[in-house]
Amino acid sequence: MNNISCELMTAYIGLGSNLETPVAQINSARIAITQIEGVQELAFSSLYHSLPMGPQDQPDYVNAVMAISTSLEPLELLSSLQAIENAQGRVRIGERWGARTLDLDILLYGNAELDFPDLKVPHVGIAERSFVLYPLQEIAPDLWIPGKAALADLVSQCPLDGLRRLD
Ligand code: A4P
Ligand code: MG
Repeated sequence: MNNISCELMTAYIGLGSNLETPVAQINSARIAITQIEGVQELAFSSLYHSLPMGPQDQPDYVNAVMAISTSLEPLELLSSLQAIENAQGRVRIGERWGARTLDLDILLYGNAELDFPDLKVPHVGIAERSFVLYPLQEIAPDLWIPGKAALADLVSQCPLDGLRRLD
C-alpha cells in the first residue's frame, strides 16, 4: 500500500538555475515534474532573467514558477523534487545560496503553513524575492500567501531588482 492521499492540492513550485544552460535546465525540470506520479501541471510562468541573490561571484539566474495539482503529501513532493535536482546534476557544496544547475522550492502547498525540520511552507523567502513574486503573480494574481499578505500587496512592495522576462 502506498501513502498517497486522494485529495488534490494546488501547489506552487519555484524553479531556478544558473549553471549548465539554465533555460534547458528549467525546461527539462518542467517535463520531469509533470512525469512525477500524482502531479499534473496547471500553469507555467514565463522564464525570467534575474540577478543573483547571495554571493555575487556567480552567474545570473533563470527563474520560473509552476502551478501543479498533486495528490502527494508535502514531504513526498519534496523528495520527488530533490530527486529531479539530483538527476539534473545538482551538487551541494555547502555554500549557502551558491550556484546550482537546478533548485526546486515548494513555494506554497494549498493554504498550508508547514514547519517540518526539512520543509517550511510558505517558502521562507517568498515575500521578498522578485524572482518568485513576479512569476507567481503572472500565473496566480489573486493568491493569498498564508500567514503573510495578498500576493498583489507583496509584489507592489518588491522592487524588480533587475528581473526581466525572457522572450
Ligand atoms: N527546505 C525547507 N523548506 C523548503 C521548501 N519550501 N522547498 C529545505 C524546498 N526545500 C525546502 O535547500 C536546503 C534545504 O531546504 C533542503 O534540504 C530542504 O529540506 P537546498 O536546495 O539544498 O539548498 P539551497 O537552495 O542553497 O538553500 P536555500 O536556503 O533553500 O536557498 P534558496 O532559498 O533556495 O535560494 N538568486 C536568484 N536570482 N534566483 C534564485 O533562484 N536561489 C538561491 C537559493 C540563491 N540565489 C538566487 C536563487
Ligand atoms: Mg532551495
